[in-house]
Amino acid sequence: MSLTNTPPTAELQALDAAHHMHPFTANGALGAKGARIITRAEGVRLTDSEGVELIDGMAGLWCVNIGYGRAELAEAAARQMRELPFYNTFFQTSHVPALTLAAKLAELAPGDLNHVFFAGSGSEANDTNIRMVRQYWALKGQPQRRTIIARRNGYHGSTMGGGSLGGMAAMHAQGGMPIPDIVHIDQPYWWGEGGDMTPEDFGLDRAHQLEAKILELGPENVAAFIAEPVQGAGGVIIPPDSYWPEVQRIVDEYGILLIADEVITGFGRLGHWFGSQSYGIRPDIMTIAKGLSSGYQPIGGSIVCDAIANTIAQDEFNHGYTYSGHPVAAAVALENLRILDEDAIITRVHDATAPHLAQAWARLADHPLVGEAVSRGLMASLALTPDKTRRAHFAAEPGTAGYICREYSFGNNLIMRHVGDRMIIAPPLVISHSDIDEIILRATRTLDQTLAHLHREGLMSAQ
Ligand code: PXG
Repeated sequence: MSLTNTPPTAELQALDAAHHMHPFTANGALGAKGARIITRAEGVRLTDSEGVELIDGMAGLWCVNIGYGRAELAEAAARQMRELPFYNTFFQTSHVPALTLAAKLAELAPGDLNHVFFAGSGSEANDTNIRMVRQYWALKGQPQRRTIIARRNGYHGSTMGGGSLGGMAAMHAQGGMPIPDIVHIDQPYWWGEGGDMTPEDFGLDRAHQLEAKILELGPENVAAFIAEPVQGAGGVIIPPDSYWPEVQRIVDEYGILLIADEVITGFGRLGHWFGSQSYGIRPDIMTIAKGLSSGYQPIGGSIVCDAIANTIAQDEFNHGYTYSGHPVAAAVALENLRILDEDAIITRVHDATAPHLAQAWARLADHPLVGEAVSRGLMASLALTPDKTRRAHFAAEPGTAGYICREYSFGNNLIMRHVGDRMIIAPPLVISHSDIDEIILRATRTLDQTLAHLHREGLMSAQ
């Protein structure tokens, strides 16, 4: 079947409903409603099949860091496809794009994170991490060190390994996750869970859960702790400043490996190349994907420190993917990194756009529906609340208000997501000040409409 001229939207939606199973979607309900068909994009703007233009406040799915429409990446892909569209890196062979990208990442990554194992996605990379840290400890003569500690409401992907590391209850409820030897502690979400504590005390308290869990399991049984520097899919949960230094102290004290999942926070999102640099932490492994290629090609990986890589190198590591280091994806990633660097995009986030967003976004906290409005780099979130004076949750099922707000946002041609009753944005890093202002304008209108709707429907009562 060829679809050269764009058929009417309804036709596309019918085909989509009949044959396309969407991820994280109740496909029956979507089929009845009809998916929005995105046809083109440029800069920070999307166009749908009806010709409507939207501001993409989510950079695709937290990934289009350099913005849409960079022809250099298309050219890099075409060049590489002509020269060497595929070769594997399994059987004592390598190729220029993969080895050059590995070297470039070693140069960019902090400390002695000098080695890269490639994957096709963030989920795959986290599966690699599970295998790698367990194999590391086995080679170190401590095969019982298998347990990985992760966090509730963390997100690390949707494979069996990634989904198990993640702490999403709705995911664990389906298909037999988590797999054995992965345990979860609570997240550092002060606004939602901090009670009467100050944010600083709460951050320490949540870090101490890690210590308590290590002691409960026995440090000799714990392989690693994995966490996102800032939780993304969990609702842009920015930890109190006290959290990460204490976590670093604890993993150091007990000799536990630290895996920073940088799939969202990597490649400039927080105003540094990596979120770990923004928080001054020293991971042993960083998970990467998304912004590595700005989403133009599917590619992920693990950046690994000398000690682990050198140990793993002592034996055959029985793990890998057909597309590990795929030459076209690697060539595109290299071109993406060149642009991030030469256009000084990350410096601009750090010095200009993130401070501008922080200031403008914080003002949304004055809105009667908003309990907190926080940002770090170009990640930002709002907590919707029926009563901001006591950080109250809605009596209605969690996510009801958030969903209504998301619908108004789409109606205002702004892609702003909801996670439960939190609203989140993470726009392309190339966004201008005036487009940030436009996001704030549309978000404010959206909040006004949502508030009116919630009042109308009697949904403003608190738990
Ligand atoms: N780690 C983190 C921190 C992520 O955010 C993954 C791993 C998995 O990457 P892949 O490439 O396998 O998807 C992610 C992905 C959402 C949403 O609803 C977030 C992600 C993926 C899908 C949906 O915010 N993050």
